[in-house]
Amino acid sequence: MKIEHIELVHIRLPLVGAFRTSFGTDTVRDTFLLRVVTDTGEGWGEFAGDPDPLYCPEFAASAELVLRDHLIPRVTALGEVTAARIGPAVEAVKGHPLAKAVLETAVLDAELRSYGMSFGTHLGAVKDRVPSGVSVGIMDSIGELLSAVEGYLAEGYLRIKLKIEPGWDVEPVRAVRDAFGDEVMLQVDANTAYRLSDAEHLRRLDEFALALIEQPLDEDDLRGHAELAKVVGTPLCLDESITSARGAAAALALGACRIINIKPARVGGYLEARRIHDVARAQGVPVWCGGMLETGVGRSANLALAALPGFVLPGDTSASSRYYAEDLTEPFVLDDGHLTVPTGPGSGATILPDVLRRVTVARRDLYR
Ligand code: OSB
Ligand code: MG
Repeated sequence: MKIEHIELVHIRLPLVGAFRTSFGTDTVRDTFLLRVVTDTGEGWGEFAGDPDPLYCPEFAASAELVLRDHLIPRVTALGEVTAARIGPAVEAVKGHPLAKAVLETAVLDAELRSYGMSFGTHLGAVKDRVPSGVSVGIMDSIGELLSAVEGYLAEGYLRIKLKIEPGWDVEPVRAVRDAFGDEVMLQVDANTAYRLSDAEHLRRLDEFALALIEQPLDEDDLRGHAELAKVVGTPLCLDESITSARGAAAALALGACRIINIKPARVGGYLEARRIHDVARAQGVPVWCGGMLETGVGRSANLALAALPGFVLPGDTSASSRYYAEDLTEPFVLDDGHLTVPTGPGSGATILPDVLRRVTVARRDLYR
């Protein structure tokens, strides 16, 4: 496969409501799609980051520069390109996993479409549908939170994840447990908002039988998570800290987590994401598929990953309507708490041209 053209499509989609985490508030998804045109057809990827480096060090403008000046030249220099060859070709460039992931994903999409093969078949999916969880942002009041959770449960979501931060943790969790009972699968995500000195405070969450506490401490603090795990009974899950299969193996060996949130973008793409799945599965460690407010373009590929056998917990693989009144693709709809794994070629996503035109802010050639 030869790459002929790579185009960045800057998009802005309004969110159905503000989404607040310990690191910031989003009201719009402002990102870009990467369109890779090859001699066999085209493929698409979605940049998972934001315009600001708050969840991770990368942001949309940094990724554009890194793609244009450092990643794409190395990949096009290969001549004959496959998705598997991208990782080794860009290894010399330090970091920038989100930028690497969007390029690898667009190439993988083009490659699989040329064979008529789906992401699920390629990655090793064993399920036709995957259970859906939902990530619920920090709210201004407990009342507001309870009505949001009530709505999601009524829609059929099988797991609720509450975003937490100091000052919004024990009380909202208690309120949700009191209102909806012990049967609801409930977990929390701190996005690095705590210190190891908060261990006794976090231990107060143990009484609520949470499935897990996600990323309480800094991303580089594996030792701190291992220490915290000795104090807190609830299983710790890592998100930001896990950036590679080797790092996942190290975190597990250190006792820093018992569960892993796998986000393909955070680890440089679907191929490394599958390797993390394999490391975890070899040790009987549960994994689940995280999200980054993806449009249908990114969501469809995530669903394929979430259908691998080691993904034994519901992911943040919500329906399109969780974030978008109008998605870029046919919407993903909840059916009995599940989403269907796409089976069409590549990611299976078909971009709706009218919607894309309406949400496009700019288009720039990164390679021609
Ligand atoms: O920490 O999992 C996270 C969204 C953006 C950045 C980081 C995170 C999240 C979410 C929402 O929790 C996941 C989703 O529904 O896509
Ligand atoms: Mg998280």
